Amino acid sequence: MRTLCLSLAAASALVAAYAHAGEPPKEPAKSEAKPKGKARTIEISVTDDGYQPTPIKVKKGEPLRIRITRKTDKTCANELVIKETNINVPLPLNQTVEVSYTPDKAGDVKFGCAMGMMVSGVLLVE
Ligand SMILES: [Cu+2]
Repeated sequence: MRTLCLSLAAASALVAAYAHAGEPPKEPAKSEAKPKGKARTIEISVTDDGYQPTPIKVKKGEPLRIRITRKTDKTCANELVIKETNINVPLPLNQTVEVSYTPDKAGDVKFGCAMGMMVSGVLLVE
């Protein structure tokens, strides 16, 4: 019994050590964003007309690399919020921001500004 407990402890220590070693050094936070498979790149602009294009058809389980650029100051859409995720990133003017997102269920996923998505777009997940 004692040996069993010991080996269990050793095993979990090993797992912990391995998990820790598996963490990338503080080097590129970007490489982590690069998905191993091919992510589909979606370009979105924020213009006077809101998020463009919209709606966007995507597939459930398909990794997306959303590249979004705010091109106008005449909008309240100064960030990208994706409903039902914790994605909420600021959109500096004329700067492309990359967001990785994989829709995990079919349906409409609304994205928009932080104020209740008054300005918004839709991902049609199928
Ligand atoms: Cu708004």
